[in-house]
This record gives sequence, C-alpha cells and structure tokens, in this order.
Amino acid sequence: MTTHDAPQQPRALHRTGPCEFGGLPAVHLRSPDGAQATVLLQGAHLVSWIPAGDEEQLYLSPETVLDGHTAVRGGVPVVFPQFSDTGPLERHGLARTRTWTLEQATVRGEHAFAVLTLEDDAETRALWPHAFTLELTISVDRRRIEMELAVINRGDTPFEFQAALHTYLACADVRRAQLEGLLDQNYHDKVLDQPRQQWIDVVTIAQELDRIYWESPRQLLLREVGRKVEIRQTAFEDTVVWNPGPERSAALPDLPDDGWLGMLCVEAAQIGNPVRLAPGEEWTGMQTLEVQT
Ligand code: TA6
Repeated sequence: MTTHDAPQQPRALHRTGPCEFGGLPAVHLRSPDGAQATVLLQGAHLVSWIPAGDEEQLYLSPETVLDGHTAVRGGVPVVFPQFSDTGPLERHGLARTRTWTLEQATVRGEHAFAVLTLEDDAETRALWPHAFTLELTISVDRRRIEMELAVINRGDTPFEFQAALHTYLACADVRRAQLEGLLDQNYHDKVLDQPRQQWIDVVTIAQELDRIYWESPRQLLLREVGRKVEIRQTAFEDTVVWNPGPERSAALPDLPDDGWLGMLCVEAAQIGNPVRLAPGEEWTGMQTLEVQT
C-alpha cells in the first residue's frame, strides 16, 4: 500500500511514552503485541496508527505544516466546538490548534493508551465563553484503535457544541476503494449544497465528495484490494465522508496535487443535533477502527 509516506513517520521501535514527531512534542504508544500509534500534543492529534504486524493506516500529508499551531493535514483532527464553517469560530473550532496536556501514557494488559486533556483558558474564553474540559483517550491493541472524546461542562451555564473525529484513512488508490454501509441514508451534499439520499450500497470516489450523513449507521467498512477496515462509532450521530478530489487537492497548499488519491476521510461527527450540556454534565463519543484479516 502506498501511504504517500510523510517524512515525519515515526521510527518503528519507540516505546510507550513521550516522544517527538516532526520536531513537535508527542506521545508514542506501543502495545505488547506491537500495535503502535503516535499522538501530537498539538490538538491531541493522532498522526500515525500501525496495527500489529501491519502498515500505516492513516494518511498524513507530506506537505503538512508542523509548527505547533497550524492545523495538521491528515491523521485525526479533533473538531470542537464547531464543525467546519457552521459558526463564527475558526474552521473546525479551537481544539485542533491548541496544545493539550498529556495526563497518562501507559501499557495495561494488552493495551497501550494515552489520555490527553484540554481546558478553557483566557484565549479560548475570548473566542467561546465557556468553561470546559476535553479528554481524548486513545487506546491500541492488536488490530484495533479506539478514540474516545469526552466533553465536560465545568461552568455554571449550559453550552452547546458540535464535535468530530476527522479521520483521514490512508488508501492505496482511493478510486479503487469502496465505503460500505450507507445504503438508504440521508445526507447533505456539501459540494452541491443539497439534501440527498444514498441509493447505491457503496460510496466510491472519482472527484471531490463532501457529505454529511445524518444519523448514520454505527458501523461501516472501507474495502480495498487486500484490506478491510471496520469503522465504528458510538454516541456520534452523524458521519462525514470527504475527499477533496483533484482540483481541491491541487488548490490546498498543504496537500500534494495527487494527495486525494491516498486518503479518504470518514469522520465520526455530531453536527445536526449539537449536544447541550448542563453545568457538571459530561458527553462521550467514540470512534473505533479495526483492520480485518
Ligand atoms: O469534514 C469535511 C470538511 O469540513 C470539508 O468540507 C473539508 O474542507 C475538510 O473538512 C477539511 O477542512 P480543513 O479546515 O481541515 O481544510
């Protein structure tokens, strides 16, 4: 599989604990059976996932800017509290460009996991006037990775938010990939800016595709020759499927012209029904990826 190898890919033999990735502070996970993942402190951004005995499963643009504050192109950006440009905040909200705190990185039983948190500060409150804690827990073992996002309202007034785990899956050639499991689903086609329904049972990519599937199934399958990745989500109600296609790929400065061929975003998302959290309440959503044999 071609993953459009990024020069920043981690060396294979890191152990679980703090590391550097492309010069940025990160944490590396390695389970006893050899599954690995690397997460930047910026954005709690997962940039690499290699199941045991397998190869890289995430797309990371070789042209992404790794400067500690510019949004990273690829991996798994954490979107919060605003999806895309649906509100007044910067695109996809304020979590992906901020530095999170590494709370824990350890191996327990068969799993290696890390917990990262982000709390409001004067800067976030100036943009979005709420007291919150985000907690992202990433756990790997064998052929599976789990990403769990918790949102806690620490203030004394309710707030509403959208969120997503904006997963860029690597593809050998996206034109030959199939995403299964969305038959009959209603979606908003962002390219056409129209509501639509999925009439055929697979989604394939030949050009730009940008869709929000509403209240989507909790389990999908990405199928390529010789590879199957199961994509599951809990609590996240919607699923976004995005590929920039050739024209947008060429227009995006942090993506190679042919970058679109190597990626497919399948995002566990909460967009249509923003979550309302009362003071002290917590919401948790999860995306799980598992490579099938
Ligand atoms: O989740 C899909 C999407 O909102 C697309 O519309 C596309 O623009 C993509 O996210 C990437 O957004 P970004 O802000 O990272 O360039």
